[in-house]
Amino acid sequence: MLDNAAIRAQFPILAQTENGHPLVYLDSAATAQKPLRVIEALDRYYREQNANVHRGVYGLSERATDLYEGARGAMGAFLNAATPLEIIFVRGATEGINLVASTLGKLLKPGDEILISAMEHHSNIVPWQFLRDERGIRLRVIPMDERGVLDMDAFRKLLSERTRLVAVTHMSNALGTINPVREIVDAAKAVGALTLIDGAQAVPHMPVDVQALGCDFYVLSGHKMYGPTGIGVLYGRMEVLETLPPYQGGGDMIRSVTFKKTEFNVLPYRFEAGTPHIAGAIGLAEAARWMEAVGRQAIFDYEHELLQYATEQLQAIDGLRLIGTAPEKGGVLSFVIEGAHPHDVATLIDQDGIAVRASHHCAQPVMDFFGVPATVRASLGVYNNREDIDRLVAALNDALEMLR
Ligand code: 7TS
Repeated sequence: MLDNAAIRAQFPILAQTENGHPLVYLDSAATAQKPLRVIEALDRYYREQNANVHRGVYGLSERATDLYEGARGAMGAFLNAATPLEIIFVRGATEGINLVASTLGKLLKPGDEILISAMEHHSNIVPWQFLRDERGIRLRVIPMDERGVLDMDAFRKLLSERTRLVAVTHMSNALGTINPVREIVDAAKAVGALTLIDGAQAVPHMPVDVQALGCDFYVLSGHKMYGPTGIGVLYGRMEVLETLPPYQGGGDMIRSVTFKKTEFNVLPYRFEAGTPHIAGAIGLAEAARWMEAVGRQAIFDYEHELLQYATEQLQAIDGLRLIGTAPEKGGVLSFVIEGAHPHDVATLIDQDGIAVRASHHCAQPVMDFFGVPATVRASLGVYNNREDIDRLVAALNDALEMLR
């Protein structure tokens, strides 16, 4: 079993107070806090290892290059990619999806269809809408039920030989639903469609093996998996990446340039124009190693138990309605309370040192489906514990007394 106290001790920020109370951080779905190991890796890089990569002939630059490429190797192993060359460093899940949309998009024709789901984050909706408007493709949406579970029968009916891509989230940020991505990938493959899995929320909470999933693309954000901001990964299956046109133009993505003609670099450099976020990649790899050391299955099991506890405690609050009650769920508790606006609730409990998010969580179609403008969302990280949940519940009860 996972040692929560030992884990907490590795997160300096958790020792802070907020409005005179020890901080209870319940917004890990927005961004996770960082363990000392990650902070120190960043510090060490800038103090001792900084140089540009892929160009220096001097030792320092060679070492920086080794660290950066080592980070690619670490992320390849973390996701079980067939080769590190399938790991493209990007700014985050958002850029990963946009990279696929703008490159794959050039290969699509009017009438081609892309399937997304009813529970996508805006970053897995808007890039495809651009394609719809620019290229005349059709965007279709897999529906869900009142629990926030995807309708797999409806999904199968939406699939056809026109389907070019199925792009769905592994875990919903607004509902917590964990989708049956393996099943989705298998069905998509059967009609010859490509698959993109948005793993921004899943990767921090569970083991992920892209080869076992069989997906063509998988995206993640470093900052949600205890790593730095501004760095993420687009995994792409080599065979598919090779068919894509370049993304951004610039240094590092080329082999040779004349004013007449440019030859592009090999993978994955072809998709990494310009000086990359070297420190970010190194910090991200450290976060991956840290998660491995804790144990990804252990993280899932621990958070699952905590989610069950939190669900029971929250449901005991008078007038509270949980939004997202799928049987397969990760550590997200989205809720509304009768007679209390989500923003007022979040603002009041901040006075007690509790950090939660109140918003539409960049998933407005989800809010529309459930008929609410916003929810309060408490989201779990591996550093949270029952005491955090008890403090949340006590603060909510105090807030409700003031609001009602
Ligand atoms: N996909 C999902 C499922 C997400 O939850 C998010 C961010 C993104 C993509 C985009 O990630 P980014 O790192 O590129 O911004 N979700 C949230 C959230 O729930 N609260 O703040 C950001």
